Amino acid sequence: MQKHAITDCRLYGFIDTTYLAKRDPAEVARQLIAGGVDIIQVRAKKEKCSKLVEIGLAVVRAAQETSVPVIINDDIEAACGTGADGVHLGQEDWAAIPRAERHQRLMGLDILGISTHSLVQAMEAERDGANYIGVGPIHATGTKPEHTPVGLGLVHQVATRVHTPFFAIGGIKLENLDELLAAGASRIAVVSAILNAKDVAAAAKAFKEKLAA
Ligand code: TZP
Ligand code: MG
Repeated sequence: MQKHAITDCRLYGFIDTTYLAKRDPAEVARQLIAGGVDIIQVRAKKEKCSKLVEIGLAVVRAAQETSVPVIINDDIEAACGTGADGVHLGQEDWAAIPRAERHQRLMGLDILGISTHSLVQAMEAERDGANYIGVGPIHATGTKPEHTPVGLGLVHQVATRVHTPFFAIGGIKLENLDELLAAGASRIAVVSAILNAKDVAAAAKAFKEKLAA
C-alpha cells in the first residue's frame, strides 16, 4: 500500500524493546496503527542486530497493508534487510558514514531521519538531505537518559529556521503537548507515554486527537 509522505505524518510511534516486556511487537504495532500513529520506528538499543532484524520484519509485516511507514533505528543494513521504508540515525551514526558513501548506502530506502540536538545540527541535517529530523530530548526522559534536555527554545528556533519536517521528541506527554505546539512543533514522537499506557491504541488516539484539535 502507498505509504504516507513524511509531510503528512504528525504522530510518530515506537516499538522500543525497553518497554515491550513480553508483548508481541507485531501486536503492539497493530495497536499503534489502530490508535492512529502515522509512522512507526523500531528501536532496540540493547539487542543484537539479529533481534532488531527479527522485530523489524514483524513490524514491517504488520504495517504492510497500511499507509504507515516503518523506520529502523541505528542500522542501515537492518533497515534494508527488513524491507523497511527508512532508517533513523543519530548524530554519531550519520557522521561516521563518509560523505562519498552516503548515497550508495541509503539506496533502497525512501526515508532518512536524523536526530538533532541543536539548531546547527538541524540545519546540517537539512543540508545533508534528511527527509525528517528529530529534535530533542525536549524534556528529561528515562528513554534517553544520557542527553541533556534541549527545551522548548530549540523547538521555536527550528520551527523558524528549518524547513525539513521535524518531530519534537523526549518526555512528551498529553499534559505538556500544548506548550510544545505553542512553541512551534506540529509533529511529535512519543515512546514511553504510549508504550507504558494500559491501552496503547487509546493512548495514541488521545495524542492524535490533541494534535488535530
Ligand atoms: N531521542 C531523543 S529523546 C528520545 C529519543 C529516542 C526518547 C524519547 O522517549 P520518551 O519515552 O517519549 O521520552
Ligand atoms: Mg543511533
